[in-house]
Amino acid sequence: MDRLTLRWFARDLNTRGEFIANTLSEPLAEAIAAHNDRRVQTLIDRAIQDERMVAVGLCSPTGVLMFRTAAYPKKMGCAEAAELAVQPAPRLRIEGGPVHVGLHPIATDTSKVADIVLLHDLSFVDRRSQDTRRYLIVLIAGLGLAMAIITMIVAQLSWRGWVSGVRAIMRGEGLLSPLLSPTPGNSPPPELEPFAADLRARLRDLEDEYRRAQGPEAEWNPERLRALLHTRLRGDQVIVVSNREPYIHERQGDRVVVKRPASGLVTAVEPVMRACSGTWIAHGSGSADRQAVDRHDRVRVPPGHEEYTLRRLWLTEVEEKGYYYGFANEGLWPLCHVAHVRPVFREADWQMYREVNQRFADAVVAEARSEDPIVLVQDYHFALLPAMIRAKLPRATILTFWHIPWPNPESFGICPWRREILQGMLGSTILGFHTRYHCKNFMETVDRYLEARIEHEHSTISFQQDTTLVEAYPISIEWPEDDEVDRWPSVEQCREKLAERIGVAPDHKIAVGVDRFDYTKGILERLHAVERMLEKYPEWIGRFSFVQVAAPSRSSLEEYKAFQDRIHQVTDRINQRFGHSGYMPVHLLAQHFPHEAVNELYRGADVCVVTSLHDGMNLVCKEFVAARDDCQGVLILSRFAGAAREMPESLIVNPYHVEETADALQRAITMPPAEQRERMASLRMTVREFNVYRWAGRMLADAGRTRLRERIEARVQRHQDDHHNDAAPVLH
Ligand code: GDG
Repeated sequence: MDRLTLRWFARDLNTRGEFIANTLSEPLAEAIAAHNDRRVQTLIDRAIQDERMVAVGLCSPTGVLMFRTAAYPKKMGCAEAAELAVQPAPRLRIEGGPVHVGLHPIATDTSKVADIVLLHDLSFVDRRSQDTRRYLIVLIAGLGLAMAIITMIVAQLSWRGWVSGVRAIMRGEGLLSPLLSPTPGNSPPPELEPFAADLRARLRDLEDEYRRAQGPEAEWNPERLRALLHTRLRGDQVIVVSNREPYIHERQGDRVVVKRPASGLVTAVEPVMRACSGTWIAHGSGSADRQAVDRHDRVRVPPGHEEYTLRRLWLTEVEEKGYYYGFANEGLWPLCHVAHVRPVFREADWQMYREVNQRFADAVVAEARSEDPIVLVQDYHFALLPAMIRAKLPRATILTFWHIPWPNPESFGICPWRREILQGMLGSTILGFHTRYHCKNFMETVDRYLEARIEHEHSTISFQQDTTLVEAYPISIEWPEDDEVDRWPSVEQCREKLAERIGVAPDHKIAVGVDRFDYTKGILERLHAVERMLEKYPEWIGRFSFVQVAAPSRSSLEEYKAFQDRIHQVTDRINQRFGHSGYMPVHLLAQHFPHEAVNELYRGADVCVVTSLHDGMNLVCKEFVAARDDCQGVLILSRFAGAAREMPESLIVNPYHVEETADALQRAITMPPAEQRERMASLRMTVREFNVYRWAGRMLADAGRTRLRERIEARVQRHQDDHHNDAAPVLH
C-alpha cells in the first residue's frame, strides 16, 4: 500500500473513529463512573462487531490500559498508541494484518474520563487499492486499444490514398491523381497540400529526367534513313547539287591536304549523303582538286571511307565571279537576309548565274542513271536549276532546300529578275525552308509576282503544269555517336587547353563565337555587347574573355573586306580600353580551324554566343549543345536565327539591343550550375531528336509519297488510254 493511499484512508478512519468515540462516550463514561467493569467490557466488545474494527483498548486519563478486546496487541500500551495516533499515517502491523491506530477522548460534559484506542482493519484498503489499480490498468489498456484502433483506421485511410496515388503514377495516369488531383469531392486534405505539391514537383522532375535519358521514341539515324531510301524510294538514285563541295583538296607545298569547309550546308548534308551513297555535284574549288579526280571528274569520299561519289564541276574565274560572288553573294545573300547591306544586281552577274545554273543542270542530267532520279538542290546559288532539270528530266523528283531566310514580298521585289527566280524555283517537286515563316513569305511572294494557284490548306503552289509542295524542314546536325564522344578529350582538358591558348587562369570565364566571317552573323554587335558588359560590370575586367573564331569567307568582296577590317579595329579598341599586360578581353582568331579544334572550343567554354542579325537556322548553336555532354555551358542565341524557335531554353537576345546582350553575357557567366544543367539537358534532348537525319528523312518521305502518287496516276492514265483504244471504232 502506498503512502498516499494510506494518508487518504487515515483521514477517513480518523473521522470514523471520532464518530464511534462520540457514540460510545456517554455509556462508557457512565459505566466507568459506576465502576461497572462488565458493562465497560461489553461496550468495547460490541464495538468490534463492526467488521472493519479489529480491536479496541481503553486507557485511563493517566495512560494505563484498563480494558481491551481479545485481538488488542498486548505489547502496545497507551503511550505507544498515543504516539502512533498523532502520525500522518498511523499504521501498525499486527498478527491479522495491518491496522490503523486511532486515539480519541471519552469525556463527560465536565471532564475527560478515558481515551479509547481504536484499531481499524487496513487490509480492505489494500484490497480496494488493488481493485482500483486493476481497474485503472484495464481502463488504460482499453483506452490505448481504442486509440490504436482509431490511429490505424486513420493511417489506413491516408495510406490507401497514397498507395492508390502511387499506383496511379505507375499506371501512367499522372501524378497522384486519385489522392491529390483537385477534382471536386476528391481534393487532398489541406494540411497535405504543400507536401503533395512538393512530391508532385519532385516526381515530375524524375519523370522529365527519365524521359531525357530515354531520348526520342523513334530516333532518326543513318540506318533509319537508309531503310527509308530502300523502302519508300526503292533504292532510287540520289543526286545532291551544291556550290560548296564537302571535301577540298588543297596543295600545301608539295603535299595535298583534304579540308572540310566551314559551311552549315556541308555540315548538314554530308551525313545524309554518307547514309544514302549517292552522287554529290559541286564546284571544285581546291588548288589540288583536279589532281584528285578520275577522268570523269569524280572522286570517292570521305577520304579513306569512300561512301559516296563527289563529282566536281570546274568554273572559270569569270564564271565564279559573276555567278558566285556577284549574283549569289552580292545580290541574293543580302536580299534574303535583310541585314542592312544593299544588294547589288548586275546584268552580267545574272547572265553568268543563268549559265552556271545551266552547266550544273547538264551535269545532273549526265550523272542521272534513270529518267526519274531524286535530286536534292541546295541553296540560293541554284534558284534556276530546278526548272532547268525539270526541262530535261520531267519525271525527276526535285527537292530544293533554301538554307537562308526568305524575305517578305516587298523586300524580294527589288530584285530585277524576281519572276525568273520564282519560276526557276517552282520547277521543284518540294521546296523546303527552315521555318513556316519563310514558307509563308515565299508563298506571298509568288502570289504577288506570278500567276499561280496557291492552296494554303495543302501548302502547294501550282504553276503552269507543275505543282510544288512548300514545306518547313528545320535543318540540324548529326548527333554524335557514343564512341565518338568517348574519343573526345574531357571537358577539363579542353578548358585547360583553351585557357592556356589565351594565357589565362583556368577559373577565367570564357565565351566563344564560331562563325564564317560574315556580316549577317552579328559579330560587330557581339563585340559591342562585350564592351558594354565590361563597362557595366567592371568586376569582370581581367576575369572574362571572349574568343571569336572567324573562318575566312568571301573575302574578295568589298563589303566583306570592309566588314572584316572593321571587326579588327573594334577588337583592337576594346583590347586597348580594357586590356593590360597578360590580359586581352577579346581574342579574334580570323582563321579556319579543324573540326576537332572547334569542338574543343565548344567544350572548353563557359558560354557560346550566337548573335546573327538574320540566319536561316544556324548550326553553331546546335553543335555547341551536342558538344556539352557534361550538361554545362550557357547558350546565348539571337531571336533572328531560325534555331531560336526550337531552342527557347537558351538566353534569347535581340542582337541589335546591345544592353540586352551585355546583360545576357553577365547572366550567362554568373548562372548557377544547376540552372545551366536544367537548360542544357533540355536543349540536348531537342537537338538529339530533331537531328539532320530527321530533316532529310521527312523531306525524302514526302518525296516518296509524291513519287507513289505519280506512279499511281500514271497507271490510272494507262488504263484509261487502253480503255479508249479498245472502245474506239476500227476504221477500214
Ligand atoms: C547556312 C545558313 C544554316 C565555322 N567556322 C569554322 C567552322 N565553322 C562551321 C560551324 C558550322 C558552320 O561552319 C556554320 O554553319 P551556320 O549554320 O552557322 O552558317 P552558314 O554557313 O551561314 O550556313 C544557316 C545553314 O546554312 C544550314 O542550312 O543553318 O542559317 O546561313 O558547322 O561549325 N568549321 C570548321 N572550322 C572553322 O573555323 N571546321
